[in-house]
Parts: sequence; C-alpha cells; structure tokens
Amino acid sequence: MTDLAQWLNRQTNDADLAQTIMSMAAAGAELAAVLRQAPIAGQTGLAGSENVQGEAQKALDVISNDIVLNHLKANSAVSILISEELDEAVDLSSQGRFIVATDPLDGSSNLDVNVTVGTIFSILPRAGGLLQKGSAQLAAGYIAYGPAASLVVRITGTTSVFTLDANGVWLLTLAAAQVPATSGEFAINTARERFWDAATTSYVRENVAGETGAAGKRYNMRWVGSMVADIHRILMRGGIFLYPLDSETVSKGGRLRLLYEANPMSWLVEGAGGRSTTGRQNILDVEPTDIHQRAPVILGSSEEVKRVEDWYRRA
Ligand code: P6P
Repeated sequence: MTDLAQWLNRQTNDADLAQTIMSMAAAGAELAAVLRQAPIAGQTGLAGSENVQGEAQKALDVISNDIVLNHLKANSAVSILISEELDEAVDLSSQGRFIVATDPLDGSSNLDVNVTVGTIFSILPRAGGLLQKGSAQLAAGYIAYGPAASLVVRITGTTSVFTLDANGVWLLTLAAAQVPATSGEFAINTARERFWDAATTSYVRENVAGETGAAGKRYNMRWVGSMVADIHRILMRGGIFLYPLDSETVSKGGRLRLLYEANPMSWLVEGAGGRSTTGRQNILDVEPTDIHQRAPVILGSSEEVKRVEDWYRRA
C-alpha cells in the first residue's frame, strides 16, 4: 500500500510543503495515541484555562496544541502558527515559507463521551500575510480520531484519505474522495430552528417534508456535534453540513472559524467535487479581517448546496 510519504512525492515537488504535511500527520499520529489513553490518564475534563473565544479549555485542547506546536517548531519551513487555542499568531521559523492555521482539537466537548474529534489544518504562503482568502491555501487537511484514525489531505489535486496503521504509518486507503452530487442526508443543529433565517428554514422544512413535498424524496438527519466527524461522513458518502448565520450568531459573524475550520474543510470538500458557501458567496472567497474570525458554513453535495443558495437568492 502507498504511504503518505510516497503519495506526497507524487503530489508535489515542493519538499517543504511535503515536510509540513508530514509534520501535521506526525502530530496527528502522536495525538491519536494520547486520546486513546486519555480517560485512563484522567486528561479529559477542563484545563481550568480559557481560549480567545472565552471557552473553557479542556486539558486535551492544551495538550493537542502543544503537540502540534512541537512538531511545527521542528520544521523550519513553517514561519507562523495560528491556532484556535492561542490568542495571537506565534512566530516559529524566521526563514519559513508557510503559515499553518489549525484547530488542534475540534469538537473537544465530545471527548468525555468518546465521540470522534479531530485536528484541522490549513497551509498558506507566508508571503500573503495572516489574513488571506481560503482560495490562497496551498494545502489543507484534518485527522479524524474515530474507530480508525483517518488523515484527509489535499494539495491542489485529489482529496485523499489515509489510515494510521499499527506501526504509526499513514497508509493510503482512498486515493480520491468523491462527494456524490446529490444526497438524502443533512446535518444541522435543529435545536436552533428558532434562530434560523428564512433560507435555512425553507431548505430544512423542504427536506423534512421529504417525498410529500417539493424535495420529492425522503431525507435523514445526522448531527454529531463534531465538525470533523460530520464532514468525514459527507466526504465518504455525501450529505450537506450547515452551520448558517442565525439571529443569535450574526453578531459574531457565525459560529465556526474561517481560517482553521471553514476554509480547510471547504478546500477538502471542493477537492472531492463538493461545493461550499456562506449562503451568499463561496467560503474560499471570504476576505478575513481577523485570525479568529467566524463564518457561516454550508458545504457538501453540490446539488444540495445549490438548493440552499437558491433559497438565499429568493430571500
Ligand atoms: P453546536 C464543536 O464545538 C464545534 O466547533 C464543531 O466541531 C461542531 O460542528 C459545532 O461546534 C457544534 O456546534 O452548536 O451544535 O454545539
């Protein structure tokens, strides 16, 4: 089986970029081992500190950030690290060519109930500065810590999936993920219905009406509460993920973060033939104004995302 190093040799002749992806993959392999033992080591639960979002940090959020930081510090190609867990961007190597933006442990509220969580990363050219559109990404990926540890990564070609083997090697298990254009599954936190805008409400109600309404087919709903888990399902079998702007999140610009959640996930989904929007524009075209900026996120099967965009046009 092809391993990550061999795949990288075929995907790019930029050795620094390949090394940076290897560093994130190595951090993921290390963190996978830590997470498997966390309840025994008593590492779940709160770290007693808060991140820039004012959210209570779990011990593992802090540990995850340290693991990523240690692997990137050892890689002279990385100039700057932007992390959900750090208020400010961190300068690493002065001659580095890349910026890495990461959510080192997304969905960490699921740790105490043993649900899949993940590490998300985005690699950008340092020359573009801290605030670049997602379309400037050089590569993006995530590690999903589930029944298997999956690494999903895309440079500019295919979105490919690797699985961590017993020796800590990432083996290629899906050369090119393909998000089916249509789907019968949608992912949204329906407890937020009272905050939704008209477009979201119309789209979801059409799905819930199933074969009795305009959608003309039955839908199922999934919401893990861990973005990496929901996006991985969509990459593997289709569907649509929605965390739209709503009346409660509008003041913050949305719920999920642009640089290290929305942009990398959009890069990966588009690499697999899916589609990504804020509702009104492609997520990858959003001009960031802050490294921790939030954004509405609607992405997945292209025909489903287009239906949502149609509702926004009508609204
Ligand atoms: P809600 C996890 O905290 C997260 O950032 C994403 O991983 C997840 O999709 C979302 O928030 C869940 O949000 O409002 O349903 O708890």
